[in-house]
Amino acid sequence: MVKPQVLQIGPLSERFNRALADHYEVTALWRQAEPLAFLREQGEQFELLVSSARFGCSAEQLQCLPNLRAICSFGVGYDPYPLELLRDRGIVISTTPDVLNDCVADLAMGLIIDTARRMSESDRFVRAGNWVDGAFPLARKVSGKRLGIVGLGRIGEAVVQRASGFAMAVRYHNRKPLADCPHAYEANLIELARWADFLVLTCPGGASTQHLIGREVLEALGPDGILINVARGSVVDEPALIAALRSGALGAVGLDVYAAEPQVPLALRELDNVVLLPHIGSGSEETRLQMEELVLANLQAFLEHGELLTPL
Ligand code: NAP
Ligand code: 8YV
Repeated sequence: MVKPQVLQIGPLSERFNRALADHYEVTALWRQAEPLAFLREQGEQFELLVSSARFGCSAEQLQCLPNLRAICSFGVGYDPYPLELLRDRGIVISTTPDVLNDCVADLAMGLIIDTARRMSESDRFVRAGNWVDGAFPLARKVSGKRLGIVGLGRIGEAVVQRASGFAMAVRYHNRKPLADCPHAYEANLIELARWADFLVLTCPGGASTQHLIGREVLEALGPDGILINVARGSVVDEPALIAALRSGALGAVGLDVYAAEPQVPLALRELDNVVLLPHIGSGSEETRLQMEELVLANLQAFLEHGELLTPL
């Protein structure tokens, strides 16, 4: 039987690459010496594309794919896709929602506890042999504090569920209030930051949220406030964040995402009140497997029924 053709933009796990190749004739774009030149010459043969929240697909690449019908993306973020162009061309796109909520929310809670209780910093303190010279300074309590969520969607809701075990009060900011939501809506982001002890970002990246968190929000969060970003680096004005941490205007920050990954500014790496993770929100064996299976299930559903299982 002839296998359907799939264009894959960037590498995923070896396990996924093998599973994909079992069912499809895969063209690995990243292995081409001149990817764009290859697409210009041969792009018209592809109707199906696999990519990820990391690699996306550029408008330039799409121009070389005149017969593209569907994109199955690994991950839930859609910031590296030109959505308007996809809509105009009638190209459908699926992501991998929900299966990663637990892991990303677990990590956000981990960052809250780490930054507030200074766990990574105290680990460095013990490893450096400093304990023999005196006790580690006191940190801040986690339970019973005020949690502000920016982007109360699937992941934000999972963070809130976990926070209830820590007896936290919750308020949130979305572009508009949610119907039937038990938590207080705050239309003004600066007011939310002023109220919150922990401000957790779980909104999408992209142009609409670019630098949503700038100097004013950081100063409103204040010297005892903690920012947690598991959304996208683009949501935070990184130079303003560094300035606020250096001046003491902001208490601490826990980051899983950055403006120019995998580059992390030296200024952040040098500060002690900063916990830095390498974009591992969904990075557990169990969750990554479920994400891979969902990409494959979307491809299959589109081929068999012309519809994606989890369209954007
Ligand atoms: P979701 O269910 O769509 O939730 C996103 C929420 O953000 C929605 O409630 C939306 O509400 C809100 N929102 C959108 N634009 C906003 C704005 N300008 N200001 C404030 N709120 C806004 O998405 P999700 O599945 O929870 O994922 C959220 C994001 O997490 C993803 O897009 C991705 O970037 C990030 N993520 C990161 C990792 C990681 O490894 N760190 C893993 C997975 C996902 P309204 O539309 O009502 O405003
Ligand atoms: C991905 C993510 O692992 O889902 C997302 O949006 O950021 C992560 O879960 C990563 O981007 C892989 O593409």
